[in-house]
Amino acid sequence: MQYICRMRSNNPVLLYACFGVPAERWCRELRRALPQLEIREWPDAGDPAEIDYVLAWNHPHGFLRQFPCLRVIFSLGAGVDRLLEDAQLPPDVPLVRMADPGLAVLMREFVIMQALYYHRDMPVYQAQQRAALWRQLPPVSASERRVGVMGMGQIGLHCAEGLRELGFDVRGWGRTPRAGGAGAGGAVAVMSGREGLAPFLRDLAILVCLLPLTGETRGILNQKTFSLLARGAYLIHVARGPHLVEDDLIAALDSGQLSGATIDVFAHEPLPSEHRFWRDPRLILTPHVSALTRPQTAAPRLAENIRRDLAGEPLLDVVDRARGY
Ligand code: NDP
Ligand code: OXD
Repeated sequence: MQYICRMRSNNPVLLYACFGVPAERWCRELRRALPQLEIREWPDAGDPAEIDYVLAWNHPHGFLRQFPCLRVIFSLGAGVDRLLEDAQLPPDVPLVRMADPGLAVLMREFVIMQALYYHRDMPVYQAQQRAALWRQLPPVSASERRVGVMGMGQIGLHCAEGLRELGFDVRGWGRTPRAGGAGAGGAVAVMSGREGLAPFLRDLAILVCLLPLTGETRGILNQKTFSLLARGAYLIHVARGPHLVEDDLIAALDSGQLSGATIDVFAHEPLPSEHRFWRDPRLILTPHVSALTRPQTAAPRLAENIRRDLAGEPLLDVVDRARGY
């Protein structure tokens, strides 16, 4: 069928299509940020040709094909792997990821919380408590703990800076080379690419994963990666489930190469109740909550992009589909 799309108008229409995420607060904050925006909530989309923008999350594959005049697809999340897995994603419509500054703040809190938990030997003290055992371990200063952040993007960099401020010996890993380090005054050394991976991992006491899920990063938390860390290291995995090879994690824990792991993201979410991870005392599990997008902090960024689109200005945070993030 042929559609005639409207000229860019002052009354743009956004369809809220975030499956499993209640719409009410999002719609309220978006209206507040951009009063002229008309918001429709799936399934009440009205005429599909009137939809200019979709805010999407957990959409069924092929869903976005039905809107012939779509101008921008907005992802509710920072990670766009699920959107990019959709072979029917309209190829010529810009895809914008969520660069909500609030996400980085929440993630920094979570990563610091878990890093301090491991740094201060809390897994050992928790086990001692269960055995009514009074035994003090010698304290180690943060500067003696090497912490590595995989993925030095908007969120990873913020976490690395927070860890550095606490005195940890922090290093980062990214895809493209960065001269002069990152963070305040280049305080965080950044290694890059496949050749930089082994030097980055070597002797880390805590490894934090904050990578996007792409063809290059799927399965990157594997036996080889774990083998390069300091013996007895900890993993904080807050990126995407398929980064992790689950059997390799269990083998590394069994051998003592890893002492424990915090896992917030899983290959299948919700994590099935019969999954072995639930009952493993070496693991701390959270239900994909290390950093949830909050409408209060995210709506202004989204509204700014719609304003830019209406004004014919370049969009922010556009995903490079070939790169995968
Ligand atoms: P960004 O796109 O800002 O940063 C991605 C970083 O990963 C960049 O530093 C990039 O390198 C690096 N990277 C990408 N591919 C590779 C590779 N092949 N090798 C090495 N480094 C690579 O993403 P964000 O910081 O906003 O988010 C990161 C991820 O965090 C999301 O994709 C998502 O998976 C996860 N996330 C999880 C949440 C949760 O609740 N659990 C919440 C929010 C995000 P370069 O700098 O060279 O481009
Ligand atoms: C995200 C997430 O990518 O919540 O933003 O996982």
